[in-house]
Amino acid sequence: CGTAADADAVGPPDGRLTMGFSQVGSESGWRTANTKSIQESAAAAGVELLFSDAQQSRDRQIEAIRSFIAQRVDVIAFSPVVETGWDPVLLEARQAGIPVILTDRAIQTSDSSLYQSFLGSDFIEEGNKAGTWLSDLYNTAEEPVSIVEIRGTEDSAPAIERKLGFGAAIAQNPNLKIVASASGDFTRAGGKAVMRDFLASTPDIDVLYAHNDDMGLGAIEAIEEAGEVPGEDIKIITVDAVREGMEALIDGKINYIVECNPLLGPQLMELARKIVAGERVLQRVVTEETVFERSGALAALPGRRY
Ligand code: GYE
Repeated sequence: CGTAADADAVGPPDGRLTMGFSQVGSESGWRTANTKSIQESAAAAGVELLFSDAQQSRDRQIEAIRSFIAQRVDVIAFSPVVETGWDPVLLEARQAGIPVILTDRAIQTSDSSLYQSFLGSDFIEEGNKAGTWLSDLYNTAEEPVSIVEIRGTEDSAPAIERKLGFGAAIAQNPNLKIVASASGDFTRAGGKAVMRDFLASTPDIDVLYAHNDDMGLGAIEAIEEAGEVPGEDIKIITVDAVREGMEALIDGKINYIVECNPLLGPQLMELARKIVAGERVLQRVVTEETVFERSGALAALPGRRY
C-alpha cells in the first residue's frame, strides 16, 4: 500500500494499474468488438478498468475524463467521438500528472504533447483502399459513374479521413463522381434513412460508399425495399469487416470491404503499462489491416472473432 508521496513515483503504488476508459458509445458492430477487446484485455492484464460509455457525446466524454482525474486513476484512455475541443480537459489531466492515451480516433490539437500515444488505424489509407478498388473496377468505363457516400459521425476522425482518402483515390478516374453525400452517424438506422433519401432524390445510383458496415447494412435494407438488388444494381463498398458485413459480402450484397481492426485491447494495455512504468513509447501506433473481396471473406470468416 502506497503513501501520498508514492503517488508521484513511477508506477502505481499497489502494483495494480487503474485505467479510466471513455468509450464513444455502442453505435456499431465495430464498437461492440472494440469494447469487448478492451474489457477482456484489461482483465487478462490485471488492469482495473473504469469503463464509461459516452453515447456519442463529447460533453459526456469530457465529464467522464474529469471524473477519472478526480478518482486519480493511473492512466486515462479514450476514443474521441469528434476531433476537436479536447485541449482544456487534457490540460487538466496533465496538471494532475495523469498520462493520456488516444485509442482508435485522433484529435486536432495545437499541443500533441497533451497525449502520450495514439493507437489506431490509418483512416486515410482505408479511404484510399476503397477508392483505388473502385477506380480499378471502372477503369474501362466510358460513362460517368454515380457514387453516393454515407459518411460516419460528423467531425469524427474516421468520417473526415475516410472521405479524404477515398476522394483522392477516385480522382485518378475522371468518370467517378460523388453525386450525394450525407452522414449516417455510423449506425444502421442512420444508413438506412440516408439511403432512402438518396434513392428518392438521386437518379441512377451506380455505387454506394459507406464509411462502415453498419450503415452499409442499413442501406441494403433501403435498397431492397426500393426493389433494387444490392451488390448488382448498386455496387457497395464499406469499411470495418465485422461478421455481418462479411456475411453480406459472401451473399454478394456488399462487393468490397476495407478492414478496420477493433481489437485494440492488448496493445492498449501494453502501452499503458509502459507509460506508467516511465518507459518510452511511440507517439503513433498504427494497426495492421487488410481488404476483402468475396473469396477472402469466405476464407476468413470461420476464424473471425467478431
Ligand atoms: O469504423 C465505426 C465505428 O472509429 C474506427 O467507429 C471507428 C469507427 C468504425 O462506429 O464502425
